[in-house]
Amino acid sequence: MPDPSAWLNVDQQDELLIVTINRPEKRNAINDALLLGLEAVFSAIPDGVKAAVLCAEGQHFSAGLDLSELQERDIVDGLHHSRMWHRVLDRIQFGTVPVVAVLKGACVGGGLEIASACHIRVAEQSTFYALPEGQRGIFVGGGASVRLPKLIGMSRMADMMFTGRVVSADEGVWMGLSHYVVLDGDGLTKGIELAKRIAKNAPMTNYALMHVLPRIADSSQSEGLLMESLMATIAQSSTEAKDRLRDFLEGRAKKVGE
Ligand code: 1HE
Repeated sequence: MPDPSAWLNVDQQDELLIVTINRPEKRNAINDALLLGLEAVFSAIPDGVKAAVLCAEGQHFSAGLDLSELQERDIVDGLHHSRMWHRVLDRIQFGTVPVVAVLKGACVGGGLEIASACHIRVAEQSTFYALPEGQRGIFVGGGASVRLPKLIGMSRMADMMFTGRVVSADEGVWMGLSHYVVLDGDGLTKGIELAKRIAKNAPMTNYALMHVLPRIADSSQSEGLLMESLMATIAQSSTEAKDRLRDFLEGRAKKVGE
């Protein structure tokens, strides 16, 4: 298998890890080596890193699955391949640090699946979203059927697949595909700014948002409320929470909006 580091740049900037998909000549199409490279990076976040930014070289975030590899798979290989995507994207979603995705150009198929496993999505104005699997005669296999309905609702996802339509950056933010649209060019600056803010949170808060909130959302009301109480009690009893509350009460902490 080719060396995945050829298609991934990883740059630690203090508390942030900037991970860049670097295969622009193939519009950042994701082959197996690149996917496994992402798994390796997000499985070994260096000590001291508190948030990550996932961005891409070139004009496009990702054209999705490398279709040249798809042609060679039989049914069993196809099943393992889809499960490999699930494993890697779970590694991003349920890893050790929150991940901010910076989107531009094509964010389609598997590219949208990767973006939807990240915790915050910033879209440059050039971003466009699509699920061309329907047109290619296949089905999503990288977790989109689970993650996208949570972002935009099942019927909007079905519409994207039935019709193959392209969703613009502006429509995408309205639908819930991204949290932010950056009007003037540079999404990376915005992504880094957000990641720096996230890195300043108490680690227990970020843990709860990454690992507990999605489980609560998947639970029944009574289980969810119990999990919320347990998480709230653990978070409140941490030394960091006590210090932060004291800072506010004694006038040292920022007010909301400052
Ligand atoms: C690729 C891929 C790819 C480009 N796999 N090689 N994804 C798709 O169905 C999207 C397919 N791609 C496109 O529609 C277009 O490439 C774009 C709209 C993203 C960009 O267009 P453009 O004109 O800038 O680039 P291009 O000329 O189409 O592509 C440049 C090269 O990248 C070209 O290779 P070359 O050797 O001829 O230079 C393309 O073949 C190559 N390329 N996209 C392989 N996807 C876990 S399951 C997920 C299932 C899916 O993701 S299905 C959706 C797949």
